[in-house]
Amino acid sequence: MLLPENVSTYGAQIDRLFWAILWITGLFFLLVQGGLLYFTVKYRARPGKRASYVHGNTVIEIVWTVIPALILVALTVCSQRLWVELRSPGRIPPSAMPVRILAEQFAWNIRYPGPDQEFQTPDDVTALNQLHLPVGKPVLIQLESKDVIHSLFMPEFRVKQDAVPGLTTQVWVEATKAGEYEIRCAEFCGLGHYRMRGFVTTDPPEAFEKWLRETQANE
Ligand SMILES: [Cu+2]
Repeated sequence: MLLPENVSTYGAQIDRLFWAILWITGLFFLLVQGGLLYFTVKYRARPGKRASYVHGNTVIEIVWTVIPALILVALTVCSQRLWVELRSPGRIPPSAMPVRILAEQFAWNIRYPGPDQEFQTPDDVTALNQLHLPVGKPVLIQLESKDVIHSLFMPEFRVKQDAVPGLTTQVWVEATKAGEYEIRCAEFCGLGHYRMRGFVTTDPPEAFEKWLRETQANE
């Protein structure tokens, strides 16, 4: 509900953190704005009533500093744990199948290593704006950019990663469900940014292998 469907193995963990942060910040937003409104009305100017001057309350100030600080530390610890789990190079599943995505104005160049498992060899399989992923198998995306900064955004997979010229950024993902999804560029990268769109097809492994073979045969 509200968020796009989740079709990646770690999406639920990201969503849980997202909702926790949204609830906490949302609740405090309502409390603060509600309090502001309440006191604005309660202590409004009225004829014959003199304003009283207060010089603060140490106890209240300590409370409203310490509680948010503790919440922030807790959120930092939770976020950091999840970040390390998903993004540290040591946690990339060793069996992950590599795919290279080269972003350019305004397209996604997808490259599979082919049967020899080596990139930049004649048996590579290439596709424009068509990313295919096998369901239930981890895939390691090696993201690069040819020109300016782009951002690979696959909302249903809870993946968003900048593509920075001169850098190869690794992000892995494992699809849980077969279907058709989208890639959006999430970094304003020029006049054609709006049409920098790609498609993700997740297939059962046999169908994925078949697509790979057919795409290679057509090259
Ligand atoms: Cu772009």
